[in-house]
Amino acid sequence: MRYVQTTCPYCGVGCTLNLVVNDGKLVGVEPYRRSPINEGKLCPKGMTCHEFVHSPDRLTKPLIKKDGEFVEASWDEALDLVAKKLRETSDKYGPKSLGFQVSCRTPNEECYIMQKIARVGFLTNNVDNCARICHGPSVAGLSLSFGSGAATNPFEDVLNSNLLLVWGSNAVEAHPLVGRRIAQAKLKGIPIIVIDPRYSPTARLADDWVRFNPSTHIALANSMMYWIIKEGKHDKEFIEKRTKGFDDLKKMVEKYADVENITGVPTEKVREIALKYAEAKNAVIIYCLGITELTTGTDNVRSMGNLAMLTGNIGRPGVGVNPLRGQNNVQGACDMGAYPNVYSGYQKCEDPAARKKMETAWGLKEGSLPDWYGSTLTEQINECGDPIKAMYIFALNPVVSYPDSNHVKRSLEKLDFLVVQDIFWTETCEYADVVLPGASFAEKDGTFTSGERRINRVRKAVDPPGDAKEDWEIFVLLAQKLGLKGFDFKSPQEIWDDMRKVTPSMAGCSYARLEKPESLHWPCPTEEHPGTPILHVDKFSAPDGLGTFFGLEYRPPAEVADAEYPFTLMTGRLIFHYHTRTQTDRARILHYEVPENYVQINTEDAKRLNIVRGEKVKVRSRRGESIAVARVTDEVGPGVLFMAMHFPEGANALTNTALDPLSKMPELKHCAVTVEKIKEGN
Ligand SMILES: Nc1nc2c(c(=O)[nH]1)N[C@H]1C(S)=C(S)[C@@H](COP(=O)(O)OP(=O)(O)OC[C@H]3O[C@@H](n4cnc5c(=O)[nH]c(N)nc54)[C@H](O)[C@@H]3O)O[C@H]1N2
Ligand SMILES: Nc1nc2c(c(=O)[nH]1)N[C@H]1C(S)=C(S)[C@@H](COP(=O)(O)OP(=O)(O)OC[C@H]3O[C@@H](n4cnc5c(=O)[nH]c(N)nc54)[C@H](O)[C@@H]3O)O[C@H]1N2
Ligand code: SF4
Ligand SMILES: [Mo]
Repeated sequence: MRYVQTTCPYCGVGCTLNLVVNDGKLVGVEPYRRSPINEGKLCPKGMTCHEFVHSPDRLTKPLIKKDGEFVEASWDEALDLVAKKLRETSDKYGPKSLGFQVSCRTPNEECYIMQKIARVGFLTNNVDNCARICHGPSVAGLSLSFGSGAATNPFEDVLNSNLLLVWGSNAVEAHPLVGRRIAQAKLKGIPIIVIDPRYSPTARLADDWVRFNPSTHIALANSMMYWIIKEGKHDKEFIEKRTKGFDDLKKMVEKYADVENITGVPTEKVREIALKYAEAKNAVIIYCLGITELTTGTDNVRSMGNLAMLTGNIGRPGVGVNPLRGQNNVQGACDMGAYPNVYSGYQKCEDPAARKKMETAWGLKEGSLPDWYGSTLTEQINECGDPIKAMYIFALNPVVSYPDSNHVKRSLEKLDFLVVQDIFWTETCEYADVVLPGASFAEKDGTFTSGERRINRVRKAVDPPGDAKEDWEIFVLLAQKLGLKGFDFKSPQEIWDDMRKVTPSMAGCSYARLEKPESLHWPCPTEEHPGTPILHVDKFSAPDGLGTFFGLEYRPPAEVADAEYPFTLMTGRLIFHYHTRTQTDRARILHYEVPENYVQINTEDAKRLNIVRGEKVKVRSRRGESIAVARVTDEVGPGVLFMAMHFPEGANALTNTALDPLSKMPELKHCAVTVEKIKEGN
């Protein structure tokens, strides 16, 4: 028996755990008690994260589609074909004809090497990761407000706070070990306000749960700020010394004294929670997808920034604005430059000095790297066929996870060539020309960067099955086939060091230093630097050192309920499943907990439509339909439905592709639907 200390492959909390290995196989998961993140505790997904690894369903051989059938191939044959097709496409149609979709599930080293292939091999910025449909608005919004798009404070810091404002986050189910911190805060008597249209398991922890109409965040936040300013509870000194744009904000919020007709929240309640937040000595905002996955996502995030700066809640323990980053490595995929406008460490592609630096480091001709903003994840889907002819999807399952599945399927069909690199056969593989079998988190080394900017080590415990290869190695082999220089890596550590050389904010994070249980939070520019758990202490990260207020107008979502589609559909997660279930559905307990798609409907609505608990109903939108088991409950209000996003032909058969103009986030959390009984015999 061997214990291999590693990092959980699911959510952005980044819990440390021990994989138990016997005879070259994983046989269990044991706690790692010295971890300051989770102190030996794990949620049901972490506890069972070894189960999918040896599933008989794992991909074990490269597959090539020949005459409509997938046939097994050698690595040489498969990678020759991939290299040839990508090169031919780029030679014929130019750098905008390729799309690279990078995972947030895989280690930093693999994200870095994939974007390096796109940039060095094909001089394209059409490279993006699934933060785009997750916390893209956090990156965009917090960069505008604070100069850096990352969470400001560590998770455990909530215990130093005097008030928790949890907004659009169901941490108890989606980030259970942060949920634990919130529960600990409650036990310490720290007041908790949860703002959510749904009475979620997290809302149950609240002293104040505020139900509001979905997607009316800006109206609510503006109104809170109106009352804070009106009552003189804003932090005048902080505003004066550390920020700009206050007058814009003040003028804007004057219109928002009473927003009950928009938000459904009585003015007195808005005033009450606003003053509680403003009067707390140290108050922290924790938010998640309820804020970001809307066409107003970036403005919603900037509203969180506005609130924190207005009350001086930035730059010390117990305060801050903390987006709970979703995937195990979504922070890292962004940090590594798997983004259409930045290199690693957020060095901007439009900046000639940054391009020149990368060209020198990567051995490219001066002036060769593109300055244009590449296509984002879902824009690439819209561009399938024209101008995008070939796409490389690495560890993502767009047919289930992107908005409007029918649109995704139609788009992928328009490609001349599609590569999918996964560990399981997914709904997306059906549309591929080549499927490459990668290795799971337990089968390779590397690092994941958690939602608190902490860089955690991932360690190899067992070998990948059959001919499957570690993903970084697949990219090294592909780079060789493409004849690229600068990809002669023999280990993930060598890739990490290559990244560190060009990335000032992470230059000090050597593998040796990451060995310690407490690891390191970037920015960490030198080997001597202790890392930076709390951002914006003396000044903001913007070039002028100031935070920026934005006066933001409330805008309704792109599609609102009407006579034809009278319900608002909200989508989200439950504790037992992770996204498109390729992994969690192969853990026995998790599968049995929730084996099929369901929809929550309010008791009154169900009565009116004669829908009873447990019956199958049909939910329809302008884009598609989904069959789901009805859960009749008062957790959702009248006129609102909630569906988990985990099932094929589920929520994303219905969702809307409309985008937030600033971050290009699709409106995954709001669309108009109708729900009906399935008639006998249908
Ligand atoms: N078990 C599990 N954990 C996960 C994941 C998983 O798949 N499964 N995924 C991980 C990832 S990648 C992410 S990004 C995080 C996400 O973590 P969360 O964002 O916390 O999870 P969600 O359930 O998507 O949405 C959170 C809440 O937003 C609320 N909400 C608030 N305001 C609004 C609104 O105006 N409109 C709508 N429609 N909803 C609103 C919903 O009611 C819901 O309770 O979870 C991570 N953790
Ligand atoms: N309606 C609606 N839609 C949503 C959301 C929502 O709240 N509502 N949330 C959105 C969010 S926040 C996110 S993050 C996305 C997630 O969307 P996806 O990232 O597409 O979902 P996953 O199921 O996590 O897909 C990851 C794939 O990677 C594979 N994989 C895992 N580890 C490895 C590895 O190490 N190597 C290789 N090669 N493959 C691996 C898995 O088998 C799986 O097929 O979904 C988004 N979609
Ligand atoms: S809270 Fe997140 S990181 Fe921790 S065990 Fe659960 S899924 Fe894994
Ligand atoms: Mo996410």
